[in-house]
Amino acid sequence: MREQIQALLDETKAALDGADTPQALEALHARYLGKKGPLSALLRGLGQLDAAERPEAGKRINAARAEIESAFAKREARVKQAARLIALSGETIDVTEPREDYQLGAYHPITIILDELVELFTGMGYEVVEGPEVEYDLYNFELLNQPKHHPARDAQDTFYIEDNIVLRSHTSPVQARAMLSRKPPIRIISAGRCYRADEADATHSPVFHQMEGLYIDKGVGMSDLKGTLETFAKRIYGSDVEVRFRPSFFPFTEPSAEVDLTCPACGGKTGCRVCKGSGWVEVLGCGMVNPKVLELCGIDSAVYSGFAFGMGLERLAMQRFGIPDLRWLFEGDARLLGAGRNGARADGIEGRRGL
Ligand code: 2NL
Repeated sequence: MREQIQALLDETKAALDGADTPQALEALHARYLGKKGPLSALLRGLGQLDAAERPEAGKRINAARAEIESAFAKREARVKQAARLIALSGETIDVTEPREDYQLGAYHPITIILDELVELFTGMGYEVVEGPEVEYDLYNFELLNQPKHHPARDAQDTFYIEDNIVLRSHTSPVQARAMLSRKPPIRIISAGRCYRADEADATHSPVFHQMEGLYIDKGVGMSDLKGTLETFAKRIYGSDVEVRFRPSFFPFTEPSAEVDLTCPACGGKTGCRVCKGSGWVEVLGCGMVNPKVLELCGIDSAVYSGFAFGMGLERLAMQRFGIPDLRWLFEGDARLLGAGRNGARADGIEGRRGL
């Protein structure tokens, strides 16, 4: 009897080790623990034993049944766990897998232009300076030779916060502050948001971006200004671009000039929408710093001279990327960002890319 039970235990455990699905387990359960199974047969056989041996043999059979049941329970837990893992692995999502139609990010056209300008001018020894967007009248106008009652101060052109506080209408006040706080040589650029009380249309916005440069030292002349701006033009627009200086007027420079470049879209040969058929586009204003401005900002105009220039970044971005309406730059339409990708142009005219 003892050997019989041991053999049954060994056989059942070996069979259980081979069962790896719930169905196989169920079949084994019926076979070994069912009414027609070997344990039931053993119990039925008790009657043929001597009465003295029966209790001991009964205990053995029940112990064997308990052992087999616990072996089933253990195996069942393992089989269930394995089935669960298989089911889960089929449902696994790899959250790190990139989507197929992934859209790459892109810099805003204004950022692209600004980064290029900062790179270029810092490479020429200019330092980037910053200043407040809410500015005193003193720095925005007075020190830049635009005294009280100057037409540019009109409330129709400038956002007034208080009588003597405005939203800066250009980046020049940053440079005025630098002239007051530094000693020449001064070689700085300032860039950022500016504000004017303009109705938004294809070429105007109440908020826009400027970049200005200022160079003050002994003996700075118009030739330095021309050389600097020609370098700027050829580095940004390509070495075959031509530069044209036209006389102009700004209250803070004397003499003053406006700078045109051969059209970055058509190369100036044919004339196109970007240059309105003329072959030239206007890119910036500049001049020799008005001696009055130098004096107002605490710099001796008998010893020092300087040049300054200023450009509107929206206009540069529109010319470069073929953006036909300035408002596109502020509307947050993601398609606009495509203009900056790969130097593509929004208007489909093949662009000329410098650098
Ligand atoms: C334009 C023209 C210009 C300046 C900006 C400047 C600044 C100081 C002194 C003298 Cl502190 N000048 N800035 C000079 C000439 C032109 O900007 O068309 N900007 C969009």
